[in-house]
Amino acid sequence: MEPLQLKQAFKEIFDTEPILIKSPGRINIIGEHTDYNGGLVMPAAINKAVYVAISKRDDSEIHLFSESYQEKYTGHFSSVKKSETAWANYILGVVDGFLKRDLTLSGFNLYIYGDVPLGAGLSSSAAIECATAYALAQLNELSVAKMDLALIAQKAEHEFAGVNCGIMDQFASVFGKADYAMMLDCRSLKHEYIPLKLDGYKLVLLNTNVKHSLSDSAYNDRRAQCEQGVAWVKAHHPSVEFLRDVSEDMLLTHVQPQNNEVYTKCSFIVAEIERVKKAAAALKDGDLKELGRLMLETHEGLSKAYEVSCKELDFLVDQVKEVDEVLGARMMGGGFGGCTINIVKDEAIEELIEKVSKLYNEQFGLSLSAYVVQTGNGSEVINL
Ligand code: GAF
Repeated sequence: MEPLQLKQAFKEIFDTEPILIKSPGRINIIGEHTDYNGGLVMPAAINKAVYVAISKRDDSEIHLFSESYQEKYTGHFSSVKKSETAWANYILGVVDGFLKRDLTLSGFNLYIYGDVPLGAGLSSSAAIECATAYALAQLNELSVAKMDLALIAQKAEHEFAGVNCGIMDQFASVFGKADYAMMLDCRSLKHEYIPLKLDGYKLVLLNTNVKHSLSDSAYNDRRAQCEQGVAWVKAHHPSVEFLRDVSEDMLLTHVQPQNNEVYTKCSFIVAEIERVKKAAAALKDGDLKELGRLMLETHEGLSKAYEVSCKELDFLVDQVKEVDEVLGARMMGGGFGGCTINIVKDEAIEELIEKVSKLYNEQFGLSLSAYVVQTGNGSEVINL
């Protein structure tokens, strides 16, 4: 759906002129599960996004329409709470965040559409939250800092979707910049844009088209294990706040004797934060081979130590890791399904997709989707 069609569709339902906002999905080059550990991540916004058309109402009502679900939701500011309508919760969570910050909103009509594949690990939910936050700020002419919009969006995910996510996805959706990856320090929230120069290569996403049901609960469990590890270290080193502040030696001394599983999870995170630093240096030096090697290392850790991969993701990485034209491959995002991200030589892309799709289908009876990724800008108003 083009923005003009979105505007038309909005007018047919709500009979008034909207403003249009878009907020993108994201990829992550490296730095997985490090965000909620105060660590480093390296995401980039993509050219697949959530689009929102919005207008003011004269009352305090919330009227929503989802293009994907062809469904309406109606509510009122006096009773903003988690609803039975799952897709509406991402929007309601953001409304709740504005109200809790005493930011005055008018009632509104909102039509939502997106082309970020759902459940693919491309942060469609963060894109919905950020598009809504940006739209509400624009509609009500509120001068809320972009960082606060990302934080309101993250809180919506915690409280209305039940996932205790870090800040990476919302940050990337708001602050993305075409042709750049961002190295974000998730403690200070300072970031650096790094040109995504992949001369002769492209980033290719291979979507397993599965999302195993334990993903949300396992995500929260991992986060709890990391926090447990921090607590054990902190008892001896009071200044420690996050795994970011912890060394492998500290883990061996204070966590491993308590619980080996917690140690293994924490040890992966400590190593992954170091890998992001090395990956940033490699990208700046144009050393794509090293970047790819680090990505493969990340996958190994996510699969064997952190245990957030699945057989479909492992299969896809196994199929490409020995291929000369593929420099790096790994599962991306929270895990338990979704996409792998691969650095593939231009000329080899088509054949690789064809070959891996066939093998994937033979192995699992499932069809694979593939996207050659283009980066894009973060949240913005669309002027027609
Ligand atoms: C999900 C979360 F939403 C992010 O905050 C991040 O933790 C990611 O999984 C794993 O790196 O996308």
